Amino acid sequence: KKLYTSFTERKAKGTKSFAVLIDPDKVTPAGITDLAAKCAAAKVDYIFLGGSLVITQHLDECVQRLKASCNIPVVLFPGSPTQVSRYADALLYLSVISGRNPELLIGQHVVSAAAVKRSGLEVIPTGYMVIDGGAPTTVSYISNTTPIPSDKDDIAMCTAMAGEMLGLKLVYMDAGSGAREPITETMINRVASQVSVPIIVGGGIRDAEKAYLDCKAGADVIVVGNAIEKDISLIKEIADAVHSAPVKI
Ligand code: 1GP
Repeated sequence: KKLYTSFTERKAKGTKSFAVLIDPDKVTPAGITDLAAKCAAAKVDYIFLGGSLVITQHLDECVQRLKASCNIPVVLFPGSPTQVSRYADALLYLSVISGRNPELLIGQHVVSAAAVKRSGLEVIPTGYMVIDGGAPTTVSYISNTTPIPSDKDDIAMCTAMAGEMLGLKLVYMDAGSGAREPITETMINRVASQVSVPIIVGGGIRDAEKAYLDCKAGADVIVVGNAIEKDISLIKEIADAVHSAPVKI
């Protein structure tokens, strides 16, 4: 069974999901095992692995270690086409639809297409939208794109609508890792009102309350990286908040 079905089935039921983002450069082998155990205990739904920069040579080892330590699906969230490991469960095949950099819309996909196909990974076409997080983030710098202004809800909505009509299967709204300001609930709500594919929201979420409010606004998957690196007890707090979020009627 494809992992993508778990996103759509959970959305259909109104069940919200929590994904922990692991930056392969920031974890040690022992740290990965410990983190996987904590994620499993907190009932984390997905582990996202990746970052704008991946300096480590040990991506495969990182995935294998995660797979050996827990049953949580490992989803690659690559900052570049080199971040592919065939040991993962799926790959978010990102097109940066918020920007106008052709390399990130299609160019890098062409260059890496044969390698990605050869990996045998489940590929999930994802419309990636960078939203202004109040200060330049690594993703806005590295992607060489202008993020969507944080108060332009209609631009975000139309971008996501266009992405869905082009056939993309997920929308990922990201204020960027470590964003000063996370995405507003009004923007999430506006996007959710017009888009039926699952919506992933991340960037600068630091507490359970914001995660809960984002779910209420229409996010289907909440991603947290930075805050958890600083305070590991947040894994359980945020997981519980996300899983307690009400089903949207
Ligand atoms: C970044 O959405 C993710 O791409 C998570 O961001 O590290 O700020 O939680 P944080």
